[in-house]
Amino acid sequence: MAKTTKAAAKTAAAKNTAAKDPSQTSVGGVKMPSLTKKYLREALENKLSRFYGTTYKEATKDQIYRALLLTVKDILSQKRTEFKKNVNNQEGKKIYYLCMEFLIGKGLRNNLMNLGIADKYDAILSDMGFSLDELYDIEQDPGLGNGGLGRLAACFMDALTSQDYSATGFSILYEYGLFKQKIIDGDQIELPDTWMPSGEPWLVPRTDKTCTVRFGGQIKEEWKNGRCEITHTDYTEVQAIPYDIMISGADSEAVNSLRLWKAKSMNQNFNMALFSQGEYIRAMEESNQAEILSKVLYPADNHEGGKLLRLSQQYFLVCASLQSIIADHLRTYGSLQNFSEKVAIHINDTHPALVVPELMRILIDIYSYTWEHAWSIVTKTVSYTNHTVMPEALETWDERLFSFRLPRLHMIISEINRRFCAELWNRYPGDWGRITNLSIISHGRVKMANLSVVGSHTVNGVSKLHSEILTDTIFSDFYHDTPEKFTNVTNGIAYRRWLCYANPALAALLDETIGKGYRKDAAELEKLLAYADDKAVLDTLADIKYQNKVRLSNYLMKRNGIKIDPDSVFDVQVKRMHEYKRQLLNALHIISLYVTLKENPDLEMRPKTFIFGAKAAAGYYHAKQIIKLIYEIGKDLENDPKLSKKLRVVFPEDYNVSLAEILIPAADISEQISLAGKEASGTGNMKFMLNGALTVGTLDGANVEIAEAVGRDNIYIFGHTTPEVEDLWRQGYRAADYYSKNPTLKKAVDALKSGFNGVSFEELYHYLVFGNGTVADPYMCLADFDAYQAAHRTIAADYENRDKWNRMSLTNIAKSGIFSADRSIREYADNIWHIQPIQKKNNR
Ligand code: 26W
Repeated sequence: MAKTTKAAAKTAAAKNTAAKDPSQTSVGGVKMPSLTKKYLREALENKLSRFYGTTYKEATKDQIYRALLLTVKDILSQKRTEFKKNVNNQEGKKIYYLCMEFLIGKGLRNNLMNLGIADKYDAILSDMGFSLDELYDIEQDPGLGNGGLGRLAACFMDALTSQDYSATGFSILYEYGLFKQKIIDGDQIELPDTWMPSGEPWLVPRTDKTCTVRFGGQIKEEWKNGRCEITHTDYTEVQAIPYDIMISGADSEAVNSLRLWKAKSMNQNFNMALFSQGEYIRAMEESNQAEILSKVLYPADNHEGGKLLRLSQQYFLVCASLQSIIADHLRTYGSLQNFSEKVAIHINDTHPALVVPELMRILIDIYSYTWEHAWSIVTKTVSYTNHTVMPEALETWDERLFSFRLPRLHMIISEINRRFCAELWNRYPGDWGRITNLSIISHGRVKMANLSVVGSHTVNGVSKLHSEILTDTIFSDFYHDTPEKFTNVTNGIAYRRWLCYANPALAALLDETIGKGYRKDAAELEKLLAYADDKAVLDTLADIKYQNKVRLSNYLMKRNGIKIDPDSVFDVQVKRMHEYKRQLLNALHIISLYVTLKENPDLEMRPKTFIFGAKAAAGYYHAKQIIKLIYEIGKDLENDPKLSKKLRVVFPEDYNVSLAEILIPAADISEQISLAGKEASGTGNMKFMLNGALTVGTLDGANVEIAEAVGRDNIYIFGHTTPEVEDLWRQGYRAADYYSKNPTLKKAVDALKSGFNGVSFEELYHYLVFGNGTVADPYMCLADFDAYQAAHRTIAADYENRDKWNRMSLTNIAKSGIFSADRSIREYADNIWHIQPIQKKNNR
């Protein structure tokens, strides 16, 4: 069996084989032209002729790419039309998912695979003298998100669609996504991300659904016929133009859409009145001010900057999306009476929390609902997920700034707050501390997390531990009053993208061993456990990992000019650069290996390559210092030919979804080493596990559940637990004690002072041991160093026992099924949104 398995794995690796070809079954029963090779080829040739006036013989690669995108878009749009008919007929409840970020990654391969036509186009293109792989390379990675939050939203759209739910995602069409990162001499340079030219073909402009959003101005309240009428004057109006991206599902009838709003000045580029007065520049400025709303994604996560533009972006998203949701509802039902029965609105983190007051405004000011009735609709419709407990990430707005920009919403939030505080006062007379903590506005600030909790029927965290921390700490007073509001939904990932598409060789092995059922039901991955002692399967698994390491090495050479050795152990930490994620702890461990090798250059050691990928928020000085440190350690090692045979550190710049898709399948070791209690969940940890990497991690976020799933024998858990961290903090964290008592640690930390590649990191040394003016490193790298180093010693020893290692790897793959986003979405659907999948046509 080994031979056939290996052969299958390799062919699949080379060809990106799709498992199933739903086109054979007329794409899930939908009335579609049969997607035969002949049809697909003609469709492509038609696009070439119609849009580029050319044939495949003369066409450029770029023209072929664009023609192919247009063809796929046509297929999706036909499917979508059929799906929408089905949705309308069934009149089920719909979910609308609002998020400031959607990190969708490239679309072409995902769509071709989901539609089951990748193989056919592979063949068609090679007949034409092109290859699908080279077309995949043309597409830019749309960076419409910072990290975990945005990638989760994208995975959720995939899972919703693959399971036939009717769902719409809403976000902003940022002209510039997350910055492109250059690293020059260790310094991160941010460059604008112009993703549009190659991504634009996916967008379907819906100018017919353009709406307007108002900012600023004055509000007048007048009592007329027993009701209060609101007049809004002197406002600035901005157009919101929707652009839809169609979201395909794997082997499903559904095609959903992600609606992205683009801001446009009302005055067709400039204010004609000003222009005709000769005020050309001012006219232009005015239009720029409007359009700046969708210009750029804020490049920070976990740090709230309190910027007026960000608040405006949030309102822009919320106001336009609600208009779209309400129009959709009215088209079907003609009234808002059954709104909360048919509509679920989810706010992904607090960023779209203005949904709460904006929906109140619409219901009261436009549709004349009473306050009580409107409030009952809102709180039956809205739910909220929290993604972070880091205090600096919890958004609050200066109240004056808020009321200046959004005067009517300020009035409404004040009234929500007044009523809420009155209730609290009845329940807790005189308990000002509690009331202040729970209130939505206090000390001149509007607290978005409190607004989200008060306005939602359900609030969830993103891993068991995180949900517990939420109810124990930041939301404990809310939990005390309304415990039934709080729940947990552990995150999940679009495992087909991260396994079947990103690691075709592993998928081929799975197809051959456990059958293809896992492609629709991730729980079936567990069947792989039956092969835990099958030497042939274990060896094939190791061989696949090796092939993926070769693939990564070639890719990094081409992409970044970095040469790495696939025969070394690949130890990977890729995620946003943050102090709490502790890339610095990883660096300290590397430094201690470095020091050991310097002292004993002939030490026998299996070569290791430490791979980092991370962007730091532009203004985050400390994070940038850590990037520089890692970079300079890497350079220092490169300068020493003997050392670099055993130890390498590389930092490929501009980590993004596409790099992750090649990097993760190639990893031997997955670093998930945040300080316990800080990482809400993590989703990278799930992707690595699914691809057979072994985790070295703290008991933080979803690592806890990964450890539960695989058992402690199949993961390297180390370090202080959340309660231990709290104790340590209470006692007063004394970094200098760890430093002076552990000679290995001391040497590693001291090495920061002498520096690497001629650059000293004295500041980081002070930060770790003494604190730069404040308490030393609040993320306690030194407290976990010893245990971390010990974990790495065990890893190194285990790696030498190849069968054991491969068995552990197999167990991780087999147990990763619960981390499928399909499971997360079913939990949201059943317990929070109360929505049902759309029944397939052929099932009714
Ligand atoms: C105010 C700016 C800002 C922007 C983004 C603050 C906070 C955010 C995000 C909520 C940060 C984020 O991406 N959090 C990550 O969410 C993932 C998905 O749930 C989790 O897996 C990560 O643990 C969490 O850090």
